[in-house]
Amino acid sequence: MSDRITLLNHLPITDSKQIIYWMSHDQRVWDNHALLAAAQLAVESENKLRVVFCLNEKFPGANLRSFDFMLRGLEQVAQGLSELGIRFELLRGEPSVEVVRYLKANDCAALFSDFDPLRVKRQWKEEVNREIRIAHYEVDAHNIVPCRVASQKQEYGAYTFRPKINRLLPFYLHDLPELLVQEELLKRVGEGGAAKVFSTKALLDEMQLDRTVSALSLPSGEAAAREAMRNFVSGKLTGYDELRNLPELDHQSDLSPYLHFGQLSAQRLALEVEQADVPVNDRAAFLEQLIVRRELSDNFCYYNTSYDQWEGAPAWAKETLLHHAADEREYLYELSQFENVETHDPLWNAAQVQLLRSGKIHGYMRMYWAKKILEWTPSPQEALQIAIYLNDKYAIDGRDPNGYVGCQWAICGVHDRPWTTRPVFGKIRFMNDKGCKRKFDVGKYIGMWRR
Ligand code: FO1
Repeated sequence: MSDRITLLNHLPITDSKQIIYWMSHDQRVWDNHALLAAAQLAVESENKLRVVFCLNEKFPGANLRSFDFMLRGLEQVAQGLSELGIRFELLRGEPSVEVVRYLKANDCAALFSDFDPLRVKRQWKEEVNREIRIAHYEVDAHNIVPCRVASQKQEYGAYTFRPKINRLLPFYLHDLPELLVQEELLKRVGEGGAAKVFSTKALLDEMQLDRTVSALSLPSGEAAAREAMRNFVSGKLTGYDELRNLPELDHQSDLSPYLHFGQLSAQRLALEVEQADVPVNDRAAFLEQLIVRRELSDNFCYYNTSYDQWEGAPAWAKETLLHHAADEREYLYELSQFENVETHDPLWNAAQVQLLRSGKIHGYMRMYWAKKILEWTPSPQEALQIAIYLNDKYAIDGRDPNGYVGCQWAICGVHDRPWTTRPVFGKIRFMNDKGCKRKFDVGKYIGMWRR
């Protein structure tokens, strides 16, 4: 067992019939180390493999927008697995009830799940582990260098994390089997039988959901993710280093929804980018985001259980922000005024419109957007809560370690350092519209995202 795999409970593999992969984070058939590890064990123990996904309509922060995108992708997972003869079952409700019931009803020999540092997933797994008596393996299929391997503690910042990742990358970046090898392995563990496909629309109609957040027309699923990857690598990857911070050009990968729902393997993407014929600075700039920054977010959420709370901020930041908590605010807004685009600042309002309408704020603008929430709320604790609430509710790549770290970086200095002191911000890095005007065409960006 490679060190991508962690045995969560110290229980044996029983000599029953099925190996089960409880899919959650990595919602794809190909390049999925959790699926491949489960299939490998099925072959070795002469078992069959089944895949389940537990749909929980109470998932924190989820709504019509995120469930619609996720389910449209899962439909394709069900289809893809059934073409390999592997059964996919969509369970409904709490994993502690539904996954446990499925494991008992199907005489399972061992359980596989995919690594996810978020609290909700760790709770689910703890609850399931209390009820089951079979081995439960967790596989890090999301990171190139497995989170627990990259570092055994919370890192201060990219500068302490980058050397550790770079030292380990050669051992992990290339351990992805050829697609033909994957297909050969997966075909051996299927049991055939009718595919239980489902309809996203029918499911959404019967779910208790917050429908105030509109679904996006964004194509979803593994095929769309690969298409978007190819388009980016042959297109906007060139010039990425220089143009990515110009919000009016939108020179971004737009791959974060596919990475968030695990429809695209970061490892496959990194391999494609490594082999692409593009300027070395563009490749380096993108891999820094994809590997160092993204894995640093998992590191923060895994080792800091208060990753989405004020308590999770570094001591220096809490100290300086509290010291300036009583400073005069030039403007003060409630959550509803931020949410309904009612601030005085046309630049901030444009970012909020982009979030509401497209489900994603441009990377550079997301920093400005969050920092202004700090400036225009009565306390830093409230600012962090509002930024995370809005990002989780409206961003298609929200509810993700990257999003929590993004808000914590902007408001509470996570992975950043102290800067010259200013009112309200204290030593937290400051941004304002004058700085934006020096960097990009603010007027054009505002024109792109009018109410
Ligand atoms: N994972 C599940 O196993 N079951 C769900 O019902 C579920 C809903 C969901 C809704 C929105 C969203 O952004 C994520 C959701 N996830 C769900 C988790 C998702 O697969 C990702 O693993 C995490 O959000 C990323 O850490």
